[in-house]
Amino acid sequence: MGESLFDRAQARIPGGVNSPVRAFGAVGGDPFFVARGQGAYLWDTDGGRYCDYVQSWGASILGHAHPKVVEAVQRAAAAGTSFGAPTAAEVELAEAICDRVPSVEKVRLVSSGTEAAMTAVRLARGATGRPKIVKFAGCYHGHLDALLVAAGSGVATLGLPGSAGVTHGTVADTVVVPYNDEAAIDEAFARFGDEIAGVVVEPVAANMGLVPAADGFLAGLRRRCDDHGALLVLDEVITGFRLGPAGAQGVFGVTPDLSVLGKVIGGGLPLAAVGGRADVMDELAPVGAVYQAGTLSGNPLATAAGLTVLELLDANAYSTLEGTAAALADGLHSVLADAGVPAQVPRVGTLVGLFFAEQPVHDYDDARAADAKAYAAFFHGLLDAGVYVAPSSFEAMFPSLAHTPADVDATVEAAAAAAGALSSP
Ligand code: KE4
Repeated sequence: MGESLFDRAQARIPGGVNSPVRAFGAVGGDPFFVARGQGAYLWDTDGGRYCDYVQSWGASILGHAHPKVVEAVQRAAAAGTSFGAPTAAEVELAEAICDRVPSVEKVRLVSSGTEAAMTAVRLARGATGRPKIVKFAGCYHGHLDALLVAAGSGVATLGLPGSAGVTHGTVADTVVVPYNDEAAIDEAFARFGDEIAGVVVEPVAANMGLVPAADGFLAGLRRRCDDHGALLVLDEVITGFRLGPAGAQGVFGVTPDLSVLGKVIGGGLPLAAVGGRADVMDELAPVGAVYQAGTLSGNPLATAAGLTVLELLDANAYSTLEGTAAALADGLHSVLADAGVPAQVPRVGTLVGLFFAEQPVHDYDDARAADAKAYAAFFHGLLDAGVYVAPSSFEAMFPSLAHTPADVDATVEAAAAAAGALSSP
């Protein structure tokens, strides 16, 4: 038997992957390599088929290789893949985003969620002239240094480097507080109030598993930011255009000063965005003094894909997707309960979560206390049955518009068997 793809990958790519979660480190085993995707399914290089609930971490909301997206990208490619000069498609996508998200008066397109979050942090600091950024333990905003930060001891602490290579200096102005903890956010503002440039938060946390914001939590952040002259930045890279046309802010009725967007708006191609109040966005170069740039920003292929996806996401699409997510969550909940397996299956609209825990999960400490071993066993039970969910318990499940009721039924059946294996000694 020749060298496996994974062997070859590991010889030339750190960990054999171009993004750590793909290496199956959290669940064990070797990752499969995708040969192709179509709709709800992936096929691996050995011909194995999987019903896919990762869906490029939520980017392919229509399912893989949607014919209209493929056609739009092919058409755009035939006209040239990148110019380093403005194109009409960038204007059309900017208009489409602003039309759907009322708080976004202006938007800057970039190539990744990290880049969008990095821009939002710099912009908040540049627009307010203040240094501090507040983030929440367990929320992920990409691998920008300022937000790769671990919580210190205590509840509202200056961050500690959350990765090798991140210096104390780059996180010295990052304040970390527990998610859903109003007392902690009060303490942060009491300690650092007029130094705080912005509060960055996932309005529905989906990088510590799926953890909804508690009732009133987001409105409380809005109020505190107003009281102290700080900007509220909602990281809607996952929730944007997923929970509805105006994302989580449309569902929860909270108006941020800036939004970080991504995934869905790129239709699976490298595109993300930072948008919000025109007066804040106009602090960005070339109008304002906050520098930001990108060779491939607003790339013609990505804008073609993103526009096609947004145009297909009508009211009917969201109600269909919500129905699929509800059937999946209800099915998983019932088979795990029937098997006597302690589990939580939170759902926020079209997003589904899964924790092996006795009690609901409210923050990162709860999420880390959940049974990761049980998750890993369940993951492999599903994978062996041809169902692919996130290879980490700190993610969410992303049903797509390509998942049919039959797909969900088959998934729930596979989950019943996997749950049974968990509960039998
Ligand atoms: P990217 O730089 O990976 O495009 O986006 C960073 C990012 C920002 N904000 C939120 C809320 C995010 O969820 C992400 C990235 N999401 C992860 C999945 N949870 C990407 C998967 C990966 O790292 O491979």
